Amino acid sequence: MVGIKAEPFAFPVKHDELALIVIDMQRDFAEPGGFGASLGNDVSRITRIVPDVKRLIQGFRNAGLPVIHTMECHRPDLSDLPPAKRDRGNPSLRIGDEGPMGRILISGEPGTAIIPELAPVKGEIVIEKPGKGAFYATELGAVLQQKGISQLVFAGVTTEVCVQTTMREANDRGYECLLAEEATESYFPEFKAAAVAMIRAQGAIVGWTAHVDDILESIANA
Ligand code: C5J
Repeated sequence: MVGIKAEPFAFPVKHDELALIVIDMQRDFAEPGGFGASLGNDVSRITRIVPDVKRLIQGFRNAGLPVIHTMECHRPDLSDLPPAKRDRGNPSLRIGDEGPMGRILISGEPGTAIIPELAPVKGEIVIEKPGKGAFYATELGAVLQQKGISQLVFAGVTTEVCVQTTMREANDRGYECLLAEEATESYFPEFKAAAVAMIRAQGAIVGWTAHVDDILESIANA
């Protein structure tokens, strides 16, 4: 077995137990008028990674490996939205409010959807998650177990919030985690850099990091 070139050392890939998990590549985080923009963020940072996320997804599809998408969103009646989340910060639009792309981060609304270039295809699993971590209050753990997955490649946004939280949840549950560096982004470049560094520090304490090209080369030869 040849590992994927990664930091801090080669990722010991098992192609038959590997899945890609694409975190929250939603219009609400990537387009003007969405939740990310309502918090005052420069959303163009997020759209810039779309080509790299797309070729990573395509590589997994071509190799016949599972692609799982997540969406941060809430029920229309907000019963899964604690006040501690809704009332945080000072956004121009809060979760559940009516915005230019429908109600902010509400299941089924146009702005909550995954951006069209990265839309799931038939048969791909989409996990709707009310929290930062994709394991909290979702079926993700059961889905991975049913598919026999033990290793996860991570892409998506934002690196230091939902991506890192999910990687930590996965690590605690025994999954080996690899972050695709060009396929993740933050509204704050310094936060992405810090998250990448802390994930792979101390001998991959949370997981590994690798370049998209190296991941694609490995799965193409699987
Ligand atoms: C945030 C996310 N940043 N998907 N969500 O609120 O990282």
